[in-house]
Amino acid sequence: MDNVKKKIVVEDAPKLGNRRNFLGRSALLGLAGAGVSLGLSGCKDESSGKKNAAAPAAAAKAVASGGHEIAPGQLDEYYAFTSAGHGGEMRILGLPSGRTLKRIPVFNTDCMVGWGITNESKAIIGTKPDGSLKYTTGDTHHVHGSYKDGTYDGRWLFVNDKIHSRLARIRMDTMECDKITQLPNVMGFHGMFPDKRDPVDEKINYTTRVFCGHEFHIPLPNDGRDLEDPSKWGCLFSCVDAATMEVRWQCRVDGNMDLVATSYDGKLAASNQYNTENGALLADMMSAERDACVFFNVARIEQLVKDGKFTTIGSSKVPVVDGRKAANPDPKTSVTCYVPVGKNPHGVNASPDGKYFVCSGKLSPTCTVIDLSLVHKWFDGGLKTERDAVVAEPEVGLGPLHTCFDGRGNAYTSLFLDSQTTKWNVEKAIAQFKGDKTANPIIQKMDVHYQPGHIYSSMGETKECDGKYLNSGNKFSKDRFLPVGPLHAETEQLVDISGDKMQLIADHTAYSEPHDGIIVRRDVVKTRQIYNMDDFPNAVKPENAGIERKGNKVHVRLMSQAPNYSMPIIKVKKGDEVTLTLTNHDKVEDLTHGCAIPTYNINFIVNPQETHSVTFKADRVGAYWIYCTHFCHALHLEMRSRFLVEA
Ligand code: K7E
Ligand code: CUA
Ligand code: CA
Repeated sequence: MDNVKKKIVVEDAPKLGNRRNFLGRSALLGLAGAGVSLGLSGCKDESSGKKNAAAPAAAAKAVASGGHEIAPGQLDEYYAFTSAGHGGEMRILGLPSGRTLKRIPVFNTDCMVGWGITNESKAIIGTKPDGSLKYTTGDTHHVHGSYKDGTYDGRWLFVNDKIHSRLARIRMDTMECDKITQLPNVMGFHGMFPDKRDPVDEKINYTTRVFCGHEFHIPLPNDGRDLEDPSKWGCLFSCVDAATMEVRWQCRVDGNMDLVATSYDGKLAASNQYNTENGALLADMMSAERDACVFFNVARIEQLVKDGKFTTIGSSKVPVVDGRKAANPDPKTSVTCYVPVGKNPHGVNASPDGKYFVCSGKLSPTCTVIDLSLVHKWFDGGLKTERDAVVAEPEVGLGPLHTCFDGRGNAYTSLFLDSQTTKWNVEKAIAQFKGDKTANPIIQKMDVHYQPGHIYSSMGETKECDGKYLNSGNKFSKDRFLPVGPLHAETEQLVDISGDKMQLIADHTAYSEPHDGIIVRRDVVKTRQIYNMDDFPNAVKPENAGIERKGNKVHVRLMSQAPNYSMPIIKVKKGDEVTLTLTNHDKVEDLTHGCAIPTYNINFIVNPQETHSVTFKADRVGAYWIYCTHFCHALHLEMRSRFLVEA
């Protein structure tokens, strides 16, 4: 916190008469409903029209002379792992260059790699009894990594699917999805965060659980009951085992849940709640002056599960503990603590010093700082009210959504309505809240383009938070890029936060929809560059290669080695159920082969030493060229086999 003793930079802070000051705090509360539509139509209104026109010049001025460009042949300092919204995938960018390094299909299907086409990927995504995919859509919002000793261990990434309430795990050695779990009795699985150490066993100082919020309350179970009575509907906080990916337990709450954060001591998880009202209509969801951030005492919940003090819902076997207020009258035994925060908050983020959770206000122009030691005190029966755990509530600007940190005591909050990032100092905010009238926590406000949602900093969700870069994921990009039709590229804006002032250093395009991500130091990530053939139990080797027929089931075991498939001709009969398994015997790094079968809708790749299989019905007679889709060799075009289907 020492650096903030220097003179606070306020040049960019809002001045009187500024458009951003026009809607004051009280005006905003009254306009809360209008606020959202005001923001969404902001590009049309006069003031932001002016801003857009002025933006290119302002941005050009803001671009620093350098340090962030990555010359050809040079490597980035950081990886950014980002969600992709309703694209359903996960993305890997290099930072600061903004280069797209990989797109990882997760809840979507992808014919480049064959995700959703191969038997192996279908088994991970989940199939219906007829073998077709259960879901082909996804909506990823939040990506977080697994932890050890308070920082990333490079083992796993987790990402949520809001539509179908699924949690996916990505292996960081291959950067591929290896497990997907659906949460029972949850709709709108939004926030998600891994724990950072075990809440009970001190020796376990790494991620063992992943916590999941539940945004849309539903009948429990959702089997046709209570359709007309939303007051009976509910939301469940879920705990998923990080290793097995099974749901360990759920906890029913009052109100809904949005985002999730976990404490560095492993004992607390929390979720911000914008619908404590349990409202079904917008007006109802905004009727309370304050909403809440609900804290979960993980050890107490797990003790209740152990003691058999739980119920189950519908056909789900997952133990459900009651975390509603009525069931938890005494703080000393309560599993939940509902801390009142600003109206309809969005986002809850843990400060890297382990002391605070910050809820961003959304409809309140404030951030609420909650002291975790006071939450513990409340659970011990030593705090009068839940609200007493709040130690600061600075006014940061209009539409605060998410907050990140620099490891030097400063917080950065995205302002959706103001299209800005506010840099503010946490200890100064606490001093101001205590009554110090000279304390001004606001350090700087910087325009971003436009209407930012998530904001995240380099290593910012770890104890190794290094305060170098910050990314602002913006929902609108009008005028920032060449036009490409009605659907715009959105922007990820990279900001240098290493100095006293934030500096915008790059605009990167984002294909809809930019949400949350993490920025990870490159030395954390250790990938394997080729697979191990023995990891695939169905690998095809010279001794089992060939065609095997059992009735009308035909197993084609094929190998690839540039520029050949092991069989020039594959003959089957019309009506056969064909399983084609392909193992890539090339050992050269980056030597990937493809396998496409025209009209049969088959297209997938096998990386070096990797095996994949597909199963399909040979229902059309004729000759079909199986060909390699992935450029592998000078004779790549010649890499073909004849697939003959006899009548
Ligand atoms: Cu703010 Cu789904 Cu994290 Cu997006 S949520 S912005
Ligand atoms: Cu094998 Cu292209
Ligand atoms: Ca509310």
